[in-house]
Amino acid sequence: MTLHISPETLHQLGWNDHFERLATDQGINLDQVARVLSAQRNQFLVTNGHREWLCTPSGIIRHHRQLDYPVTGDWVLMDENVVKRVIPRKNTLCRGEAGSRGKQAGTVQREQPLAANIDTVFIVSGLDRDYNPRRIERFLALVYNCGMTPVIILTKADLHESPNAFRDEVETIAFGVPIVLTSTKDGSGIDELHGYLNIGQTTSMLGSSGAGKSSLANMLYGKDIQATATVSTSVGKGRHTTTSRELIVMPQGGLLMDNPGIREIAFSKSGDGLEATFSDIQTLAESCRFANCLHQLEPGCAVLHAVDSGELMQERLENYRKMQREMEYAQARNDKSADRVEKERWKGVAMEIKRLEKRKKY
Ligand SMILES: Nc1nc2c(ncn2[C@@H]2O[C@H](COP(=O)(O)OP(=O)(O)O)[C@@H](O)[C@H]2O)c(=O)[nH]1
Ligand SMILES: [Mg+2]
Ligand SMILES: [Zn+2]
Repeated sequence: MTLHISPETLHQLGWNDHFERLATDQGINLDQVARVLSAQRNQFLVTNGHREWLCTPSGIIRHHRQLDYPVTGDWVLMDENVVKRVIPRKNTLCRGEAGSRGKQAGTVQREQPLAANIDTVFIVSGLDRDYNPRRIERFLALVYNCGMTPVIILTKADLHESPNAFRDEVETIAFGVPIVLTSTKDGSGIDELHGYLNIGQTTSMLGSSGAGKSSLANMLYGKDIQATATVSTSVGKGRHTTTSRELIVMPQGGLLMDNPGIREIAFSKSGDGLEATFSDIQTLAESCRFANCLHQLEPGCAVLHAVDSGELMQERLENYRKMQREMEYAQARNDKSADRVEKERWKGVAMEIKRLEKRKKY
């Protein structure tokens, strides 16, 4: 007897109207749909709401580099234990591979997808040595660039007598972003997070190793399901223990993705991440004398003026500039390799024409 999968069952795994329409348009049979819970190189754990099973990628996915390779959070089309293809993603959490080149000579690996189809991203930052407003700005830019909604979580609030000072500071660099102070020692702030885990919602956590992500996942789940590290008090950092991205179906009904700590965040493209993260600088820039002001040495620069008057932090402006340069570089690299693909295509066409012309002569 074949088991039929209903949209309701998939809805509990994050399937929504967007995918329902896609399925109708593409004639997708829901009985073949599953969601990737964790992804290793050649093996994936998937679920369809009735069962979880291990599977492998099809040869086509493995050999055609232009096809999406499954990542955690992907919706996939299954044929028994084989992933046939990845259903087009709603969004992708991806970072650039800083300056690295693909294994095949000449192919530039522009971006590395980490996870897909995410609604909310918890930017998790510990209130110990992990705390770094510039890094929070960087995570924000990344999350906005990927078209997701950020929530900032400041963990280990129990380490301070007045942790609210940190919230106040973060508020000045992350306008309108919800900020939640939590502690897994006394459970504070946890209730505020349950709301993000409503049925059908997918939330991913980003943060350094040792920030407290897995501890948070355990607390929210109500049970120790993720391994956590013991902090070495001298360093104030946890050891790296979460090794694979894992999507957890939470008792609240939503899905929560734990991640290994991310050491380096490189941008894979420019997007609206900077505008969204640095809306204060954008607003100031509107008052610069020159419309194309670079806020460096120009007279009448409202941004530099704001730094002088103490309204805008120098470090914040520098961080903005740094990320702007990085994104421009990544974008140029993208455009360059797109340009090369195009050139190669034309080279092929030109050679074909030459060949035909030669034939005509004889
Ligand atoms: N004091 C305190 N320590 C915490 C809290 N949350 C996590 N930790 C500790 O921080 C270390 C790293 O936590 P873990 O959840 O493994 O971090 P992850 O690498 O982000 O998954 C562990 O030793 C935890 O016990 C907290 O709210 N308060
Ligand atoms: Mg962890
Ligand atoms: Zn300016």
